[in-house]
Amino acid sequence: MQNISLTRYLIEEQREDRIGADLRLLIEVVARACKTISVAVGKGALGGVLGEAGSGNIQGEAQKKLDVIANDVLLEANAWGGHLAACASEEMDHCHPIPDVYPRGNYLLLFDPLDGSSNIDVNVSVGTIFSVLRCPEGVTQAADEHFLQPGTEQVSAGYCIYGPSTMLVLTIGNGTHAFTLDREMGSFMLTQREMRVPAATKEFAINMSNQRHWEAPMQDYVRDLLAGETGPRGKNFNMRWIASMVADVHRILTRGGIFIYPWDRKDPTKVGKLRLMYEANPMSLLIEQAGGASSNGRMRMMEIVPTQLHQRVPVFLGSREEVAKATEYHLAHDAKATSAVA
Ligand code: P6P
Repeated sequence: MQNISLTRYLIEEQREDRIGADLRLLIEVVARACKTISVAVGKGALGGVLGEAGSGNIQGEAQKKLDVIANDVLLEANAWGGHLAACASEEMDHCHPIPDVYPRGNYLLLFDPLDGSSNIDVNVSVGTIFSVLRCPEGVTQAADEHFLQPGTEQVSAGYCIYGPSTMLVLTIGNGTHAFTLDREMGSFMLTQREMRVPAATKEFAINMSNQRHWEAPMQDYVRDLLAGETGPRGKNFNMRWIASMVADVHRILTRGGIFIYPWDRKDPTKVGKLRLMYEANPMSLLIEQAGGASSNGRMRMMEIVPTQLHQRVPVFLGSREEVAKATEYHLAHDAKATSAVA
């Protein structure tokens, strides 16, 4: 593969009129911020950045020092460029309009600055997830409600995984592509064009410790996976669970699989653990652009109309035939329940 940097890839996409200068700048700025985060994460204990920050976020989660650092890096990097109207983050209660001292642009940026941060202290891969929406016409002071757009409205999405290598996986709506950070040059280099998720899989990713809390169709679906080749599915399945969404999704983009975080009864008030706007939707766009599928167990993820900035959602994403199968179990269960009532 030719030595194509992220900058060259974006310039070539702009030359083909697939993105404008502002979106190109936005992506370059986010990528540069991810390089800064990669350096901080890579220092580990030597950087004095491990452990708790001593604060909590709107999710009710204790923040890690690196959660706060990553959030601040992304806010600072995106403040002055003139390409954004506002940012929203897992780590902030409400959206953060670009300060009045800077020009504002037409995009809204959402991010989970450091997803999987519970893994940092045990040196497991973590990542930054981001999603880009257009700011609605005529809005000069963006507020939370302006972010409440379905995933189909995303103009770009991506993640940066801080693993053995640091990789940026990106879509601007023209396929999903992977860039590996050349640390000597400080550039993201295109290392995989057009990632493709195999349609079928024999590998599922789920936290099995929650099994007793799942609803019936989820119990039935996983029971049949575990029954293997002598069961209804007629094949044996393998399981992986890294408990870092970016790492699990990266594996699925690379070799297929299905990632599931279903609704469970542990906290019936929560419809899921993962957040729609800056986890499920960006990952769904990346997966769909790579030929995969993503649902909440009953409908296409990216068609969900959001009602809250931090709303949670059940997630089924990956190999499209497996996502369809899991969704089928849920819809069949609902149809039976409906006919029983009728
Ligand atoms: P559990 C990390 O905290 C995260 O938000 C995702 O990255 C990950 O897939 C999930 O939660 C892990 O959840 O309940 O298995 O720890």
